[in-house]
Amino acid sequence: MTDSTHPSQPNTPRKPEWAPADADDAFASRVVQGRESRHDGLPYADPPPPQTPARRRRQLSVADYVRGVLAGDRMTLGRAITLIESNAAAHQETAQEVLRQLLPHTGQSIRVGITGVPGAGKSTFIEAFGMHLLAQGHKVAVLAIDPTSSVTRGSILGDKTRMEQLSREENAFIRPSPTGGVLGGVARKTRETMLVVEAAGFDVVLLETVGVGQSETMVRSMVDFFLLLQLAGAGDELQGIKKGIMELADAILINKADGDNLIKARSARADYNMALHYLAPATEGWRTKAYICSALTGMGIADIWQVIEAFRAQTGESGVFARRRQAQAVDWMKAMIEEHLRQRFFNHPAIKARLPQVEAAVTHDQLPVTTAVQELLTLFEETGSRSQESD
Ligand SMILES: Nc1nc2c(ncn2[C@@H]2O[C@H](COP(=O)(O)OP(=O)(O)O)[C@@H](O)[C@H]2O)c(=O)[nH]1
Ligand SMILES: [Mg+2]
Repeated sequence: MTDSTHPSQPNTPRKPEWAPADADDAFASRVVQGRESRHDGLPYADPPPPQTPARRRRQLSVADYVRGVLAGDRMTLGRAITLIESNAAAHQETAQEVLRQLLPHTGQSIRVGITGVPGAGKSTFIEAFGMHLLAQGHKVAVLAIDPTSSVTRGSILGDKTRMEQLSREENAFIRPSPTGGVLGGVARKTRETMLVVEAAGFDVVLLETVGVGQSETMVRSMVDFFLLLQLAGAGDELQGIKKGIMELADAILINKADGDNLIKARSARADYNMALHYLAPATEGWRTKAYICSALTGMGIADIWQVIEAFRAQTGESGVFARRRQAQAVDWMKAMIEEHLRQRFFNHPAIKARLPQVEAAVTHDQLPVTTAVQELLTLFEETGSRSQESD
């Protein structure tokens, strides 16, 4: 918005009147943009106005990242997560150093995984639950994990609008799932993001996952408490599929217990509690139970937080809480080693060259699988497993 203090010609609004007539565009636009962003001495609006790419992309040092995250600065937090999500080797190196320095400040949150079939009400629940937690003085980070594909990025953006209230809150932070790459990559990025938001002072991390595929086991391996959102009367087939997931849950929450659905929800709760008697507990010493809630009316929302707090107190006292986290860290390390070895193996030029023939031989019963594996591993080791190629 040009104004009377900077009169300009209609077609070149960015050129100040005192600019030389032959000044090129670069000169004119540079000068005027700087003036426009501070015109009349007004303070910057919040959020700050767009800056030139050169300024916005100013590189942050490791110290900048660490200081900004620890101060809870949202912009730096967002950039730190972007750094973690980058696959560029140089970024990963910086990210690892940032993480190393943040590590002593992590781990103070309760990590809650939330799963349930699409439509179960996860996003609506997180909105209501998150607002409840904020009212209690907590700082809430919501991370999504969706290793299925980049297609769902759209749906998570949709989720963000469903969490409209929460996303506007100063003490809430919502981050969609990292996209692309292998399962292990998504897991690494999400775990590391979790650490960074903890360092930024978020004391409740809600990790939402789409209720399909391997994502639930993955989330279970990252969280302290695993919450399964269910629907009453969703059909027996569905419940059968979900049995494996039930065994991972620390609580089963039957959502949409409102209106005509309330009666059904109550009886579903009884059914689940019955079924849970026959399942091994997901967490040593903790009895998984079924509860009802309505993300729409807020009924049962406060109660589920009490359940989670009781869980933390009990498992904290018994040592199960700390032991699980330690085991998770070690499992994570081993999983990453496997992932790296796997990538290095399959990206190795000699393996890439030989694999198709070996595959063909195995396909046509010309080579036993064990022999094929031995041959490839020998080739991998002999041609130098620590060769130059990237992973
Ligand atoms: N009646 C009722 N509807 C709900 C409740 N929670 C969610 N819904 C609705 O169910 C639909 C799916 O919710 P959503 O949060 O997007 O589910 P998600 O796919 O699991 O994230 C939306 O239309 C919500 O408005 C609830 O507690 N009661
Ligand atoms: Mg959702």
